[in-house]
Amino acid sequence: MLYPIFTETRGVLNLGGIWEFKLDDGRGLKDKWFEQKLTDTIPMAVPASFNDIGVSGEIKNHVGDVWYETEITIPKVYKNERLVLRIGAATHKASVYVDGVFVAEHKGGFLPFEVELSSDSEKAKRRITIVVNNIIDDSTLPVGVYEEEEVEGIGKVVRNMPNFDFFNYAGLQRPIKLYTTPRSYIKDIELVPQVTTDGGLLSYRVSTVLESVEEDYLVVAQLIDEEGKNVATGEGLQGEMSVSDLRRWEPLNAYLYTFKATIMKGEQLIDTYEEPIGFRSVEVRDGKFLINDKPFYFKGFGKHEDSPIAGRGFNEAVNVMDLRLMKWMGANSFRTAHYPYSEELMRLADREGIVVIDETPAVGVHLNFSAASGGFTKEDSTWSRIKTFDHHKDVLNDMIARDKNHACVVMWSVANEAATEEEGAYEYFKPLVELTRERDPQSRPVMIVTFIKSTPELDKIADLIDVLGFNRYYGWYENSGELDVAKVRLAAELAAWEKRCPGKPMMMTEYGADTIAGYHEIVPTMFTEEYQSDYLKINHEVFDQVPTFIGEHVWNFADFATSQNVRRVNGNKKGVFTRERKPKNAAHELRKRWTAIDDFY
Ligand code: GCB
Repeated sequence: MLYPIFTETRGVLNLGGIWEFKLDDGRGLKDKWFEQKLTDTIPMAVPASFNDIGVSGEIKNHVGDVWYETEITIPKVYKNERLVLRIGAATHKASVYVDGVFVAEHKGGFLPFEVELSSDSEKAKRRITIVVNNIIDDSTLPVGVYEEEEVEGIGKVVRNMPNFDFFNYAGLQRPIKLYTTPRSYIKDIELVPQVTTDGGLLSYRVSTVLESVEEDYLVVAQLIDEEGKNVATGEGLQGEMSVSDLRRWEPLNAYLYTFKATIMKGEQLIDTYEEPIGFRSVEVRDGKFLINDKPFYFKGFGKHEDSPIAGRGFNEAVNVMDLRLMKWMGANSFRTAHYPYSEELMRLADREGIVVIDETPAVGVHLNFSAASGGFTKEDSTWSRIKTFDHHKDVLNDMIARDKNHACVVMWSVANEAATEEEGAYEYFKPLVELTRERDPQSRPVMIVTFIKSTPELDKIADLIDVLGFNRYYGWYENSGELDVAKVRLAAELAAWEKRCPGKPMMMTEYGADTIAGYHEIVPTMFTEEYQSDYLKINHEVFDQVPTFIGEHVWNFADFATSQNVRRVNGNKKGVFTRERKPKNAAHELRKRWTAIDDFY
């Protein structure tokens, strides 16, 4: 799926701005609200999560449908073009209507979808209505629990509890665009760059949709360097281009070529599209994670798309600052915990040379454990009850379709903290890991991130994956306040993993301690800045002893919003930065460590 850009043959209109917004009282679809202009609306920013900016508990905690509406005018110049409405993300389900007519629906809150609009109508104005539903249950990703209860004196109380530890922000959270292509157009581009001993080789495949017979058209491919020089040319829908004097894409030293595909009909330009592409190799070999044939050490974070006011809403300023802060610290990578992030951020990471582990929204896929409450709640087996499998396949397909060409993406994470210790996990994940490998043209490594109960003795999925990803909180949830004991326990677990999976690279995908900025104690005590720094230190002392250890991602980059529960004091405070991006002491400590560790070892 191609990201909408301007080219000589394509236009893009950003539909961001103020939309009409309304909570559904349960009658919206029944009463066909889409047929008329919405009434009794409030203004709503798009893109943004609606929850915090509504300034009411009713809006913040609404469960069910919300309605968005805007009116657009299609410029005359686009009259003969193919018009596509593209929704960057609608969390978690959406139905789209144009002038009251249903045109599309989509499940999954963190990946784009699009629908072609008819452009033949004389009507320049169109009314776009999008109904967004935020319910999470055992068939959605992420997973949640939906509950209704009759409470005396109140009536029906509806609860929609996340089975994960971040606020269930929702709405139209990413850019919405209207873009045009010619009637014959480039539909997709698949790029496989290879780094060779004397240069680079780019395999490409262009898919097109053509109005008349194929012989009339010629597809021309060009590879252009950062100075705008054409360095290789090809013809046809697929082919290979070799590049001499190759500039590689390196972590923190990105170099991006532009792959330009053009459809010509004789002398006539039909369509053209430009895709950035970085040349780098990725491979897991001999217990190491190799980028460009050199052993890479991941230094960075599990993140969230989260900021004050906009919630999970796309925030370009925050994205720029976050990557700058990561560079300031000597970090080189992050994991898109716990859902695919915006395409704009992925493009920025390509450009900044930040390495990304791309994760699906499969979080909370565990019916006996809730990351929100920390409790083991039920006794049923997850894998005989959960209904996420088909949707899990869909999000993997769509995530890879969207992100396959990104140089920054070096590994796929199929899930976070699923019930990988339960019987049935292997059978659930085997086809998903196979699908990931089959769909990725660049054959990147695959991981499934596990939690504390997925011990070397119980874990069922380690043999399926290339890299072991551990979320472990020794010294926080385990051995709270006992950093000396925590250190011994962590070392023992890692040693047991080395025994179970000899030679398999492992990394810490999460480790962290809740820390209230400004809390201090002479004797490091939980929740103080001193404790967070010491907690990280003992973890690092253990990591540094393990030869197959390939990286450390601290949980979390910044404090973030969660649902209310007894374990969270106004959100998760494991950030190395506050939610406003002010450094805690740990940021300075990590900076010292990471600037002293090379990206390659
Ligand atoms: C985890 C989860 C993450 C939580 C974190 C915590 O293991 O993957 O989503 O926020 O623990 O802080 O408890």
